[in-house]
Amino acid sequence: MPFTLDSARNIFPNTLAADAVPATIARFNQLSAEDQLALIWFAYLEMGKSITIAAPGAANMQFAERTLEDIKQMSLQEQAQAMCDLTNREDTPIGRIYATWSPNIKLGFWYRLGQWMEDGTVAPIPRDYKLSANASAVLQTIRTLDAGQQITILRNMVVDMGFDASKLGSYTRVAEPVAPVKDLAQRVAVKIEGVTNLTVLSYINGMNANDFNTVIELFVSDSALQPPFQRPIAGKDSILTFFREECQNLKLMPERGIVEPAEDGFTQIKVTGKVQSPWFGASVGMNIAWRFLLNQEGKIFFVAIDLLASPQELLNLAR
Ligand code: ECH
Ligand code: GLY
Ligand code: GLY
Ligand code: GLY
Repeated sequence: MPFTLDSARNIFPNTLAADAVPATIARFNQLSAEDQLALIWFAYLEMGKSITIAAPGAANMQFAERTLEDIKQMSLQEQAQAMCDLTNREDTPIGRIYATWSPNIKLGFWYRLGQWMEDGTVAPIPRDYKLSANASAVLQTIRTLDAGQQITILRNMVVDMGFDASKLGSYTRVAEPVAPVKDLAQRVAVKIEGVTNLTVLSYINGMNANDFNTVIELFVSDSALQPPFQRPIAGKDSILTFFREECQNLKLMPERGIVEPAEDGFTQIKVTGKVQSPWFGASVGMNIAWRFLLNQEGKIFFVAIDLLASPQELLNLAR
C-alpha cells in the first residue's frame, strides 16, 4: 500500500515522545486564570535560576509595543483583568490583536510584561499568593521535568492564550521579518553517525542557515511536517510559512541515526540529537528525534519532529 500522510505518521512507532508535556498542559488548562498566571510566574522564576533567557530582539518587539503601552497606561486592576482575559482566551481587543501574532511576538510580549511585573510597572502576582492544591500539584510536576520539556510547556501556554484565531475571520498574520540567510563562510556542515543521506544533511544544514527557500525544495508538493505535539502542517506553502514564522535561528545538532528501506521504494530515516532555541541558546538542549520519510526520488514526503521523553531515547533507533 502506498504511504498516505496519515500512515507516514506511524513510522518508527517505538519513538517515545515527552507525553508529560500535553498531559501537564491539560491539567493546567483546568485551573482558574489567577492560578494559571501565578503558576507560570512561579515556574518562570524558578527556571530562571538555572537557565538564562535571551531578551527578545527589536525586530520581535516592534509589533507588541503599542499593546504593551496600552497596558502600561491601565490601572493595576485593569492590568490584572487584561492578563486574566488573555489567559481565559476572551474576545477582547487585546485578545484579538494577540491572536494575530507569531509565537515569538507573544513570547516577547510576556517577557516584557514579566519585567514590568517585577519592577511594579504592571500588576504583579502578590508575593503571598497561594496557589490552589491543584495548581501546586501541576507546578510540582513541572519541577520534575527536564528543562527542554519545561520551556516547551511555557511556550505552549503562551501560544494558546488570547482569542481563538480561527474565530477572527480573515486577518493578517503578524510575524517578525525573515532574517538573512547565513552566508556560506559561516556555515558548519553537520555529521550524523549512521546517516549520509544528502536530503537529510541538506535539511539540517539549510535549517541551521535559515535557508528556508532551499530547504522547502527538498519537500514534495503534497508533503507534511509535524512539529512536536502538533497536527502535521501540510503542503509546501504552509510549511514555508511555518519555517519563516517559527524556525528562525534554531540550532539543530543531530547526533546519530538509522536509514531503512520502507514500502514502495520509500526510505525511512530516524535521526536523534539536540536542538537549541534562540531564546535559551546553549542553556537548554532539547532532546529531539526527526522521523523522515523520503519518496523514491529521495524527496521529503513527511517529517515529524518529536520532543523525546528522556535522554535515553537519543539512543533508541529501533523501529
Ligand atoms: C509571566 C507570568 C505571567 C504569565 C506569563 C509570563 C511570561 C512567560 C514567558 C515565557 C517564555 C517562554 C519561552 C519559551 C521558549 C521555548 C522554545 C521552545 C523551542 C522549541 C523548538 C523546537 C524546534 C523544532 C523544530 C525542528 C525542525 O527540524 C523543524 C521545525 C521545528 C512570567 C510574566 C506567560 C516570558 C521564551 C520550546 C523543538 C528541529 C519543529 C520548529
Ligand atoms: N531572543 C530570542 C528571539 O527573539 O527569538
Ligand atoms: N516545541 C513546542 C511546539 O512546537 O509546540
Ligand atoms: N515549534 C517550535 C518552535 O518553533 O519553537
